This record gives sequence, structure tokens and C-alpha cells, in this order.
Amino acid sequence: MGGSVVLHFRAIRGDTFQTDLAIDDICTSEGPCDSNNRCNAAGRLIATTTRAVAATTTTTTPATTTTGSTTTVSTTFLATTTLDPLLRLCVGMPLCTFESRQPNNQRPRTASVAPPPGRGASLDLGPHDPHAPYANDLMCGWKQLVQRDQFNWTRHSGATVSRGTGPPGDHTTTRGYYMYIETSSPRKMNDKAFLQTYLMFATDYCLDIYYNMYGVFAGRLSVRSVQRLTNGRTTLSYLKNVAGNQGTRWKNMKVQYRPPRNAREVAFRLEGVVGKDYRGDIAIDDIAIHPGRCDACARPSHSFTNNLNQQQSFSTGCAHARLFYVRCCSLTQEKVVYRRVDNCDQDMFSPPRLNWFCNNM
Ligand SMILES: [Ca+2]
Ligand SMILES: [Ca+2]
Repeated sequence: MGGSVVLHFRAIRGDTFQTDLAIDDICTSEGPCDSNNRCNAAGRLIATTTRAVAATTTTTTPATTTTGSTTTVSTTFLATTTLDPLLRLCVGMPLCTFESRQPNNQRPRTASVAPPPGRGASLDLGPHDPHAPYANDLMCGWKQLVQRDQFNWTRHSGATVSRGTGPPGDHTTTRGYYMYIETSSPRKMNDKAFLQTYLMFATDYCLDIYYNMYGVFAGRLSVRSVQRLTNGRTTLSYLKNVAGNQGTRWKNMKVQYRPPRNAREVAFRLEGVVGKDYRGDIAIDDIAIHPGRCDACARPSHSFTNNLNQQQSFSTGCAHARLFYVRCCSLTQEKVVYRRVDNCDQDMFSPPRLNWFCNNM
């Protein structure tokens, strides 16, 4: 996905003049060849499936070339979604620094060299890029809720306006941006501000969050899951609460999410709650949501020594049956690389291939 596909129709003349071949009414559709995905009489796609991520398919005018007795019709289309309904849901969230430019927005680059051969080679279908719609978003897909809370989070750099509360600068570089709740007037005790992610496929996730809660009357920061269940109901759960003054420094929290069996999709919500007075600003920065366990890189599943004699370590897993992921642990900043596969097995790729994925995707 994200790349281009060329379809060739090749016709080869038979032994006699009575071998004419004809084709007509060609359309392309995403997904399997079943009743949900077919062309109507006008050659237009009848699509009945819904998507979590908006997508477009661009079809170019077919080019026809004739060489001797062989006629080739080529159609190129750019597929910007994956082919599997499961894969239309995002899985996790790349690191969000809230900076004006997102240097690590994780749009995959097209690799110019092929990965090293090995087990699973035939299953390499290209990088998985569920985050592309959010690549230019300063908020990385986090949304302010407007109905269920009393105010909004503020994107800010440098110190906050009041003394005795808030961080001196952001966590990423001290000169960058972060999000915070401003607790000065007109805010009142227990006013809440919610930030929420897009919906993701329900699997294990680790939320890695830096926060600053400095102020004698700091209120509460909560991490919640918003789960859509298979029966259509939505449930809200608290995953973590931090309350009261936590000192002047930025702190890190890692929050493990494990979905119940009947969860289909999940979003995550950060709730900032105002304390007794203005000395309760709460800031967050450098947030990532990675699939798998929080200790994945502390206990890597694979390792590899490259030709510079550097030890690389990886932790692999299946976000679901059709999506393999590798957490690349030895880089200065942990990253996650996704591969669309037919039947996920966390040991399906060799360490040299994992190393290639981490360095080229
Ligand atoms: Ca930042
Ligand atoms: Ca709000």
C-alpha cells in the first residue's frame, strides 16, 4: 500500500485467425473478490465496506502498446489504503512531540534496495502506513473533545504564565512545544479538558507519556481507554491516574493496555483536571503508543550484530492475524515498523531481515 501497482493484460495470438480475444468493462476495487466488491454494468465499483481512514484511489487512463501479435493494456493506480478491513484501522501512534514540524512522522520511504532473502520473503507486501492522514498534523491525530469537558488543552512553548506551576520548557528539546492545561482564571476546581486519539484496532498497547505536574494545587491527570465492543457498546475505563504535585521535572509514565476479548476498537483519552487554584498546570509531551508490551525492548525477542559489530535488538509481534510489527529497540529513539502479511507469526522474519526493516522503512 502507498505504492503503485501496474496491471498488465497480455493477449497472445493463437494459431489461426479465429482466436480474437476481447475485454471490456474493467474496474478495480480494494479487497477480496466477493459480493462486497464488484463492478456494476457501467464498470463502476460497487463498494459497500466502510473505512476508519478516508482513502482515495487514483486511476490513470490505460496506456495501450502493441508489439507484434501481443497487445498489452497497462493501468496504474495508487492505492492509499490497505486491502484488509482490519488494516484500515490504525495500530498505535508514532511518537508525538507537538513540534511545528514532525521529523519523525513515520511516513514510510520507498526502499531502493530489496530486503535480504529469508523466510517470509513472499509475504512482503509493503509498509503499513495507517498514520499517513495525520502526518502533517501538529497534534499527530490527538483531538480536543468539545462536548464532554469544560475547556481545551493549549499548545505552548516556554514557561506557562503563572509562577510556581508548569514546566520551564518542553520535554523534547526544552525549546519546543508541549500541550498543557492552563488552570488560571476563569478555570474552576474540577474543570476538565480531554484529548483523545483516533480509533485503533484493539490489541495490546503501551502508552509512553512524559508529563509535568508542578504546582502545590496540581489536580489530576488520567489516562483512559474508550473501547468499542463487538456488541456495539462503548465503555470507558481508567488506565492510570496521577494526582497532586509531582515536582518541577518532567516524568515518564508507561501505561499498559490489554483489551478485553470483546473489544473491537479502542481510543485513548488524556484527562486534565483542575485543582484548587491556579497553581495546577499539567503538561504532556513526547507521547507514543506502541503495539505490544511496555517491557518489549527491555526483553527483546531477537538480536543481530551488524557488520560494524553493533548489537541491534528487536521485539516482534502480531498486532492481529494480518499485521506483523517489529519494535526497533537499539536505535536512539525506539520506532515501530509494520509489515502486512498473510498469516502473522512473530518469528516469521530472520534477524537480518528485521535489521533491514528497521533501517530502511
Ligand atoms: Ca515537544
Ligand atoms: Ca475540550
